[in-house]
Amino acid sequence: MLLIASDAHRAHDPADEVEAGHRRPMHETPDRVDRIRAALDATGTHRWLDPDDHGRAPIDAVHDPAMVDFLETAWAEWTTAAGVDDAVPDVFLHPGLRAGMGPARAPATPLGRLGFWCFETTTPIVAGTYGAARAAVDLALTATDRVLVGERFAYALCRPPGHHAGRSVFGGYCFFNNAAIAAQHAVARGIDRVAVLDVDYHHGNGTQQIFYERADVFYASLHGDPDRAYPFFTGHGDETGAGAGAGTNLNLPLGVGCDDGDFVATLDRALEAIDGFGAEIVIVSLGLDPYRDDPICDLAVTTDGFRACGARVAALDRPTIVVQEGGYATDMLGSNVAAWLAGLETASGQR
Ligand code: OKP
Ligand code: ZN
Repeated sequence: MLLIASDAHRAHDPADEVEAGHRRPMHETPDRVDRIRAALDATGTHRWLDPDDHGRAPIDAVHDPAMVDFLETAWAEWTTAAGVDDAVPDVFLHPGLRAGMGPARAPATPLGRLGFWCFETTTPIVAGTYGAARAAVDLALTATDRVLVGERFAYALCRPPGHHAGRSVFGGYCFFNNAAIAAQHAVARGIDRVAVLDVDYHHGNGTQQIFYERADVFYASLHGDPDRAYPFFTGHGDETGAGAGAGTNLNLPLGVGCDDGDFVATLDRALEAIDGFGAEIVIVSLGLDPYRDDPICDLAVTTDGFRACGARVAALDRPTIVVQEGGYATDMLGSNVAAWLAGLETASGQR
């Protein structure tokens, strides 16, 4: 299989995240990419390709350019004003704060501006964050280009992940929505119907939002039920799209301990819907955090289960771009990605 990766992600390496009010070591680390690369190299069946630079335009097509501007300059502003620590907000633009009083304005100070654009505390900005986030987008776009010219599959080893980044908000370890930018890129290249299939444990609030009113991009997600799971405020089963996009959003919330059988059966429901939509290409937001030993999640999927998932997606029989999202059980992360991709290419008879 064709794999797209680069080393640019390494520059995004905050020491800590603020989780439930406490500083703890980041779960989303450069080591994750090393583990995945090592496991995929060990199979001996994959080809690596360097990304092409696509510039800022594909990002501005999906995100508020003012947020992109903010992320581009955030670290410089932060270090000038506040000093040495990683940049983490502590006051957020909760919608209740200005309810009935019109929209908020972006404040002048870096701490205020962080709370204007970011929705939570586990997504620190450091000196290399913007470059790493830009590079992750290029991986997803390069994978998309290759599939658009006839490659059956391509895998983009994106880091930082993307699916929590919305049009004008970032958070959840995500800055730019790699999968959404890839989907929009495919539409811009003439694909009429694109599906994004999100199998990360966490609901992809950003991807859902970006395409919520769009008839040309279907979003389907399996995730921990937002009644108990991050990001809490999106991902309910009754969120089905709006306006022109009515019926093009499918949320399949999962209970604690969901095992291989339940997960694959639920995946089949998503695949059936994507097939019914008539998707011409599929973009998979691949999280391996449904894994039973993931340190921040509560499902029970196994390595064999991931292999089965890849095979089910192959059976859909569409050109497929796989974009890396989460997965924090680092010891098994590489094996789990390798198993998922092996299921994909074995079932399709391709390599
Ligand atoms: C990114 B991806 C909850 C802390 C949550 C952020 C999780 C982001 C997951 N107490 N921290 O979807 O894997
Ligand atoms: Zn996740």
